[in-house]
Amino acid sequence: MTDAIAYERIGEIAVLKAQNPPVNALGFDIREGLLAGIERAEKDGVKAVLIYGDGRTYFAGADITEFGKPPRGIFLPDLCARIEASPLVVVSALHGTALGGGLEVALASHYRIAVPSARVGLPEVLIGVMPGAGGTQRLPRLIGVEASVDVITSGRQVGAKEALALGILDRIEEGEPREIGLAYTQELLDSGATRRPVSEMPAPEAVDFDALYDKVLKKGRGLLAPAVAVRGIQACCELPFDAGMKRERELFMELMDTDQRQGMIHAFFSERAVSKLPELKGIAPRALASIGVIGGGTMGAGIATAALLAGLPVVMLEMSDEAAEAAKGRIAGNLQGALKRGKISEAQFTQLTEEALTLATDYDALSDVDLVIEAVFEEMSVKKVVFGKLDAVCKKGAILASNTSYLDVNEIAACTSRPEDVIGLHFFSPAHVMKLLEIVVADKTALDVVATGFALGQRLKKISVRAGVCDGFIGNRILATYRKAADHMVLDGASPYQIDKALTDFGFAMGPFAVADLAGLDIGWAVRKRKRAEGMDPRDRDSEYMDKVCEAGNFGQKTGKGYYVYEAGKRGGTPNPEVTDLIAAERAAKGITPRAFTDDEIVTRYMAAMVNEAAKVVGEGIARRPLDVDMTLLFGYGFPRYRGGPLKWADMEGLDKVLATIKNGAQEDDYFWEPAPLLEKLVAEGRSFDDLNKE
Ligand code: 3H9
Repeated sequence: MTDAIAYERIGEIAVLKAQNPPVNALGFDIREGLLAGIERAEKDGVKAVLIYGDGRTYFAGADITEFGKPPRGIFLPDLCARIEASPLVVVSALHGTALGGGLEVALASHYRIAVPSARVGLPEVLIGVMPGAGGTQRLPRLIGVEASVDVITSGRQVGAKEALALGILDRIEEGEPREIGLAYTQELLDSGATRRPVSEMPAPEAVDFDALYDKVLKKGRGLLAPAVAVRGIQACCELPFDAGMKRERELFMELMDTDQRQGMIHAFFSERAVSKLPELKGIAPRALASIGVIGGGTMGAGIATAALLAGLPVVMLEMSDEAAEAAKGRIAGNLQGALKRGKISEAQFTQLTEEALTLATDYDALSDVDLVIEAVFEEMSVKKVVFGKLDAVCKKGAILASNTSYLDVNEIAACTSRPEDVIGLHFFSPAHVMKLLEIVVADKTALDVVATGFALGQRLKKISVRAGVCDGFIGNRILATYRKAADHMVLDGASPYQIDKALTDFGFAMGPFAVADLAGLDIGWAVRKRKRAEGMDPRDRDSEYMDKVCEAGNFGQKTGKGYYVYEAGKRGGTPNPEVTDLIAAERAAKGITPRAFTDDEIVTRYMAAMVNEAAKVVGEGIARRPLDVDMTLLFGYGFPRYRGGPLKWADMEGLDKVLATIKNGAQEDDYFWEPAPLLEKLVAEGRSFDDLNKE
């Protein structure tokens, strides 16, 4: 036996306690321990076996860190078969999260009891695979096709109450898993209950699985795993149990071989690693009991909403009573959404809007808050006035944060007497919905201020990424570059609509031009005007055609017209023919003969531009690790999760291939396509971005 499973005999029951913190993942030691435990129990003269987990949970799944490594010890599906085949009555007592392989062990047990707070699920599709230890063969036998398709293709966690109603659980009981498990097992033995293998239960009737497969594939927007899992459920209905298991294994292995599996698992571990910074180890964050928000526009109201929902009282500062009331209206509107979705009650809504939120028009109201986030107009002179006032009124030790999306946080910090307390907290709109938070660390920002930024991010349930100071930080700087690559392709002959389509086919939630319409074309217009006023490098290719659209008052979705024309009540837009004409006119004026682009070429160029800038961002230390860039793009810019992020994608694509695209582009335009030194170095050394993540 391994230490991972403790064996104990209590009367007629052998108790197997899993102890593999933090989540009792079913790694080699646990699998071998369970096997040995079952074998020992069978020789021990007991009548039943109870399996439960020590610590915070029953088994949370197969050990994902073993994926892709040479297999060791008994396979999980074989272990499940062995548990189910035991002549003893096998009971599992669940608490915490019985997920994936964990639920599969429970399904291989003959009876299942759980505490009320337990959650179960088969989330394998969320890491690019599917249940591979009988989940697709046993679950439908217990709960039918429709419910299995829902649980397996969504990967969602099912609460104990629902799991009981569905038939996944046999009983729910308050208490410790060990105690309720022992009592239930004894009760089963006393009542003469016998083994009850799910594999021997009849399979449900088959449905139209081809139609179901197509439906799930479409819903997955490029993610294969849920659709492939449907084929597993199909096998359950159409094949005998053993043949169904074989089919499940084949399908599981097919998915294990995909880039999507690698991308999803990279995302899983990176989203956990991204906010772990070695320099913050042992650094206590400052206390955070209340915050101030300056500016109650869409962004400020979103930040205030997120804070209120996380239980932080907010002082909202606006310029006038009317503006403050308007801000309150926006916050209440956001909270109405949470109310409708059942996230808060009517009483909480009233408490948040009437008690936790304070409106103010005087900076003195901020004198006692622990942290202030300004979300005022994006203009350095305005920010400097705000920070000067904050410096005068805020208490000692209060953190002064800017939500700027590209301005120099060092310059902002320098206009205060306490630059060590100044930090950038860059939220993404709508701030109560979007998961990304860029924590922008200026030269003098104190470490405990950085730690507080991450603590706030955690409290607001954000994915927090550390960024250094530069124009646009991590995300907007990279966006500016790949967006420019798209603009260049438009000038050279591709249409915005072909580009958007090629990129959504690649997996992006939206193409760059549809995104621009959503964000508001006035933003890009202001940036173009600013860059021109600052003096653009003559080698930089400017495009002016959208200026004319903006001059006519068309700013995208909010005005009904931009790259696309939007009709009220209809989702999405149709191409705006005026834009096509303006592009043609600009090409003619610039003497450009348009050429055709294939969708492949569009994706290749767009991705190469993204990867190149991302490599510069990492090389310059603006992002600490490649995974920081990946998480920024995934959580703030609609990058497809199943591709892991741009730098994970680049690793899988081959860095030499990406570099070749960049060098190829440089032959036409060496100003834009200047290779990132880090990318060249990695190619020369035969290393990957992921190697840097592991350093
Ligand atoms: C599967 O089962 C396939 C089978 O069908 C077939 C096989 C043949 N493995 O998330 P947390 C780590 S596929 C290894 O911060 P929480 C995690 O990285 C699997 N490690 O805690 C973190 O490490 P660190 C199906 C794992 O309370 C630490 O544990 N199962 C695994 O917020 C704490 O995790 C899943 O997909 C794992 N399976 O959430 C479940 N799980 O501290 C995946 C976690 O070093 N896991 N770790 O950063 C989860 O959804 C959440 O972790 C869970 C806990 C809800 C369990």
